[in-house]
Amino acid sequence: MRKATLVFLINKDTNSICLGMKKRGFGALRWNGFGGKVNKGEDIEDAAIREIYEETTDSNQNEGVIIDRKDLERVAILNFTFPHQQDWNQQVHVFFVEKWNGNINESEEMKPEWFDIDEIPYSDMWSDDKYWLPRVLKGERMTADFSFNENDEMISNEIRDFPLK
Ligand code: 6OG
Repeated sequence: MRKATLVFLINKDTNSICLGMKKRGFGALRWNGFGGKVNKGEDIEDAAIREIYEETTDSNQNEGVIIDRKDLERVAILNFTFPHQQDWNQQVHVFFVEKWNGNINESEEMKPEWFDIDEIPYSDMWSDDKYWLPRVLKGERMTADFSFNENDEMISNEIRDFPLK
């Protein structure tokens, strides 16, 4: 399955999480973490670092979020399948990051905003998120499978064990 990344910036001091409103493309008009497809020959961590940098660098080239590899904490692997549109299938590697440099700028792709962890806007996110994100935020680590119908509604979900493979 095609691999993709998803990074959530977390501020433990303020109990908050940074989400981006996706302005275009796959998953547009939903809040999500930052990320995208892993390129051919690129490793997953490098892709995670590149994607969040691109998505938080603005059109005036003000530098976005810069993450050191050691600060990426892998928290979940999510397999998403779309039986009606199989080219959308993807395995998403999710990371939490508590330390970074640079700025969380609004970019052409994402409009960032901080949310209290107890007030995450699940109704304006992918419908899988409410199943796994609260658990992962509480410290659980998991592999999970979700599938969706043509209206992007979740039709099945299975949460499996850590360790991640
Ligand atoms: P581009 O195709 O725009 O990257 N992604 C999902 N995130 C959540 N929370 N739920 C889903 O359920 C998702 N499917 C994909 C992975 C797409 C971005 O969206 C994430 C990538 O970060 C179906 O390059």
